[in-house]
Amino acid sequence: MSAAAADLEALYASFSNLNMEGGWHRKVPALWPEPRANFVPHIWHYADVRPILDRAGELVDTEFAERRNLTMFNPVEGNIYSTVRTLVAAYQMVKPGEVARAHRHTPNALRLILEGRGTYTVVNGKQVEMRPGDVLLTPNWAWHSHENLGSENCYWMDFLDVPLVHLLEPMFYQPHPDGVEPAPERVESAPIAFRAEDIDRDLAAAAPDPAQGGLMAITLGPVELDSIALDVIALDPGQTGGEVRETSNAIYAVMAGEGAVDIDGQRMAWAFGDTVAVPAWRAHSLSAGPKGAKLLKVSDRPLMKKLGWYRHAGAGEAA
Ligand code: GTQ
Ligand code: FE2
Repeated sequence: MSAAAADLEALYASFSNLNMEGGWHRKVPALWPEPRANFVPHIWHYADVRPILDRAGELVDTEFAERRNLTMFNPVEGNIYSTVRTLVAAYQMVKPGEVARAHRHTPNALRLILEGRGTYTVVNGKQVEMRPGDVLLTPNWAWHSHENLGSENCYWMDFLDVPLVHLLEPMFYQPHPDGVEPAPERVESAPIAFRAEDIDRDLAAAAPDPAQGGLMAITLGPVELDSIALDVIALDPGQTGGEVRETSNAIYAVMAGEGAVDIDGQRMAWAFGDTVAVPAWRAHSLSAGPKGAKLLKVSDRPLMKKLGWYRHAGAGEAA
């Protein structure tokens, strides 16, 4: 080793002993030209999940499991929880007579109801029926419980910004001291409730949205969720959306119909109740089968916008 090389080795050893690294010396770069493909596109099929939820319903009761939920983890190396970088999605089921006890947490949450009548969610003392096609919010620190007062199993999807809270650290969680909130007030409408029929009415009057590949879309709101945007996208029979690529991380949930998403040269077919992970900066386009389709898009766009990091590219036209 030359004298100069030996001097450099000594230099590297001196800062590595201090838990430091030289910007010119690091093996892994800290900056790169545009978003890397980390999390991967992935699909989960409700048809696979439903029988598993039913079996869990026989074996795992809500006394023991505060929530009977199955979370979807992205199959990227090292990940055991997140669906995309900032968000997690789960399927949950509550049987007749069961209660998922009240708690509150700093992560924001929302639910898309898939099947079953007669189940109520109580959010900050307001009791709201969970009906198929509804989107119901549980904002940061709101008390919430779910109780099935009917005769049918209730199946829904949960979306939470737990991975974001893990990253930033402000996690707080409390079980309700009384198990459930005492004397809830039953209401038909509430700022946290977006009803299926209202969504459909607004969609029928919607215009093509260039940000959603030129498909008909509405943004639910105002939503009491600081980190999450909710778009509902409708596709006519046989319609194909333009290609969309954006810095926000998204999860699509299929509210109705069948179709496919083309993403990075890969095609994934979806049907009712399916969940599709579309990580940041993945060019993708949606297309519907012969009956058309409706999807809920859950994304971290508000964060990207607030921080000045929202970028979007796409054709903006549907075919
Ligand atoms: O229903 O309150 O899937 O707190 C994950 C965490 C559902 C809920 C989940 C939760 C809930
Ligand atoms: Fe919760």
